[in-house]
Amino acid sequence: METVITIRQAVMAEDEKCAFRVRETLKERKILGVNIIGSPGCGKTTLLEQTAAHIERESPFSFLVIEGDVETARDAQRLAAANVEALQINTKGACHLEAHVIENALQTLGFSSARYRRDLDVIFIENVGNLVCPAEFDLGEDFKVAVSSVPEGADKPLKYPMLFSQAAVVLLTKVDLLPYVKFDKALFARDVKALNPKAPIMELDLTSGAGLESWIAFIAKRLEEKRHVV
Ligand SMILES: Nc1nc2c(ncn2[C@@H]2O[C@H](COP(=O)(O)OP(=O)(O)O)[C@@H](O)[C@H]2O)c(=O)[nH]1
Ligand SMILES: [Mg+2]
Ligand SMILES: [Zn+2]
Repeated sequence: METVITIRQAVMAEDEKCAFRVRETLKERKILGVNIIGSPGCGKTTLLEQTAAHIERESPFSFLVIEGDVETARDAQRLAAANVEALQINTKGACHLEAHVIENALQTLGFSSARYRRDLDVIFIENVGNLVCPAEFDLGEDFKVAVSSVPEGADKPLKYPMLFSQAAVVLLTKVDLLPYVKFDKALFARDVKALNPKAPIMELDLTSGAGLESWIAFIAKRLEEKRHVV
């Protein structure tokens, strides 16, 4: 047992170093790193497709996506079809992403090279669909985003408090389904507020794109803040 704990601590410590290096790389290049976490099917990929569609006109920022899934390149293919650059990671069983995976992804994308010159503002990381352990791992991101959808039910924040208490913003997706699904919006808001008084809750209908302006403005604001940190 003791050996297991020692090894686990060593692995975690190694991963913290990776997270530190990822954070440093993103800081040097003034790129915002956003770790998107939510259950399978809550709308993470749709959010990114819709974000691309909505910023096409005004282009407040450019972005690429690091896609985490257990298997398949389906999400990266969907994003490519939406003209979004996406690097697919397959964890082959692991139920969350870890910082060393992101560090390798940045290397694959060429970010670690001193010669790398390119205009890029934001890297969105779509984490493996899971409300539990993705919240435990620092990937070197600037902040985490919790995505929860109406059909999942309003009780999720208190059941998965680690994610909801850490997130910089909570996205409630599929609000177009509110007329058909029992969902106590007041309870959801109250529980999120109790866990995380500062995190705004943004309601999104990703079928029509309603509500996306707030999300896009939030990202643009955080990017602006990061650029002004010396
Ligand atoms: N009605 C409705 N469906 C949505 C919304 N967002 C996503 N979906 C659907 O939910 C399913 C899963 O979405 P996806 O983006 O693949 O979820 P992910 O697994 O979190 O990446 C797809 O069929 C989407 O079209 C929404 O706001 N409203
Ligand atoms: Mg997805
Ligand atoms: Zn996991």
